[in-house]
Amino acid sequence: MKLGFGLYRHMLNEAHYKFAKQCGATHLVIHLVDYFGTEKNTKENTNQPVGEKDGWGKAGSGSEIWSLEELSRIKAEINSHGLELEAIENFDPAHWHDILLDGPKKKVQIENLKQLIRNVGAAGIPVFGYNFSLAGVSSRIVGKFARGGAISVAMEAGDETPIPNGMVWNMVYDENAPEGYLPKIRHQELWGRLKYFLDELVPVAEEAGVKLAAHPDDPPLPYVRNTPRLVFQPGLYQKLIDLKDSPANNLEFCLGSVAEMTEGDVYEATDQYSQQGKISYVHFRNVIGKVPNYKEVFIDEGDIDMLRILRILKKNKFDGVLIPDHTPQMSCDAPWHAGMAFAMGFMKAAISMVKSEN
Ligand SMILES: [Mn+2]
Repeated sequence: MKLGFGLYRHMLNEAHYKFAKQCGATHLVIHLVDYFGTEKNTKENTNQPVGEKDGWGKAGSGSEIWSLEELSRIKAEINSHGLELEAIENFDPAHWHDILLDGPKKKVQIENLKQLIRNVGAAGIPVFGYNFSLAGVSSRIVGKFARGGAISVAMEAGDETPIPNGMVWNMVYDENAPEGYLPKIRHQELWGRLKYFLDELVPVAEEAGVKLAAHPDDPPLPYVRNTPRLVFQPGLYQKLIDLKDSPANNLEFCLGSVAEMTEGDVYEATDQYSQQGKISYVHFRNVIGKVPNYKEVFIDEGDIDMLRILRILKKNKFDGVLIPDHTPQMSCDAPWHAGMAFAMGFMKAAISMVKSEN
């Protein structure tokens, strides 16, 4: 088990690499999607993006995938700070909107994703995390939901607003799309789209030495914004794994999202998927409650016994990275940094304690 840290695109700089290292991280998971146009807007409070009318901003360029040159440069920079680059998290909606939506550019886009995964492999980055979802992260509210009135996110009801044409995964990929909304489809249709994606991409990932790692739905509800979701119960992760038998078909195991699910339990799910060696990396965070009523809280405050999770992972010889994902913000001059440092300190102590147990 390795302690990692997650950074968004606008945080890929010396100050944040140093911060991660100082928190005890050995590995990084990075986002390259420019949510909210944050490359120009470096406010730290964008670390917990909340969907608004225009979503999380404009998707990137459809024709330009992340190049080997760019990926290698970022990796070298990270390595020069004494850190390993474990994973990239999320595709840019501009690169795969028609794969998600079964649109006319699907075939061009799947070829682009294949090249992207080859680039990722050639750069020596072992994991690519993704979330096969039309609505993406949704239905969040922000408030004083964590201990001591710390600002955090929660959910009270599923967002029912339909998704406008030209938008997917909370981002606008076509500003000139015709008026109207995404048509309602059934779960079976969406599973079919996922199967196409896995059938095409997994063999390429395998060859490139990259593991594709699926995040569950956040929030895990059967429908959000009039669109079906795929992994909204723990057992549906197995369905995703069984859809394509390959060591490259893996999971980005989000403890928060799994704990928010109404069926099963987070310990059994952790055991089931780590036993199969299917977990590439873990979003190590805690929550109180389940959909449609939960709140994200401090790592030691929620429903999940985090030490019990670590013991299960140890029993099953999990050798991957754990990152804090998101965390409540603390009342001080650096709310995001303080929240993250608190989570990292807890994780570092907990991991070394569990490792030392017989
Ligand atoms: Mn997560």
